[in-house]
Amino acid sequence: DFNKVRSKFNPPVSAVRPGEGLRVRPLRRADFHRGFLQLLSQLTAVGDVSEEQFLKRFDAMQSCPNTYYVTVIEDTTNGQVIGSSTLVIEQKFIHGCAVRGRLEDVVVNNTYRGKQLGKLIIMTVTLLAEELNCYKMTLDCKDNLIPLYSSLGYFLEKGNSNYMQIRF
Ligand code: 16G
Repeated sequence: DFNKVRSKFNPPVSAVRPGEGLRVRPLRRADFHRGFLQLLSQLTAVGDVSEEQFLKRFDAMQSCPNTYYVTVIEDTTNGQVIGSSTLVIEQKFIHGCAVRGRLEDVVVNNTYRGKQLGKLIIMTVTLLAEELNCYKMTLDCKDNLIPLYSSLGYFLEKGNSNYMQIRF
C-alpha cells in the first residue's frame, strides 16, 4: 500500500534530499530561462510559446488559489529545470464537497535517467495531494509507464475507469 511505497526508495531520496546538486521547488517565473519549456517538449508538443505567453499563463495559474502546484527539480550546478510534474486540484460537490487531485505533465530530462527522479517527482506531488486532503489522485499514461506508476501505489481500476478523450 501507499505507506509501504513511501519507504521504497533505494537509495533513499526525498523532496528535501533529491540528490547531489538537485533541488525540488515550485515553478518560478524565471524558469522560462531555465529550460522549463524545453523540458516539457520531451513530453509532448509545446509549440512556440513566448516569454510573454508563459508569464501570462503562469500568472493566470497563480491567480487560482490552491489549484495549480507545478513542482520542478532544478539542477543547481547548471541552473536548469530537469524535472517537472503538476498537481491540479479539482473542486467537487461529491464526497461532501471534496477535492480530487490530477497528476499532469510528468517529465524528467532523459539525460538524467537512473536517478529515480521520476519516482521522486511523482511521489512528491502524490504526497502533496494527500496532504491537501484529495480523496483520490488520477492520471493517464502510456502503457510503458504503467509499471512505474503501479510501483508507486497507483492502480488500474479495470472496467470502471476507462480513459476516454475527444480531441479538438
Ligand atoms: C500524458 C501526461 C499528461 C499530459 C499528456 C500530454 C502524465 C501522468 N500524463 O498523458 O499529463 O498532458 O501526456 O500528451 O504526465 P498530449 O499532448 O497527447 O495531450
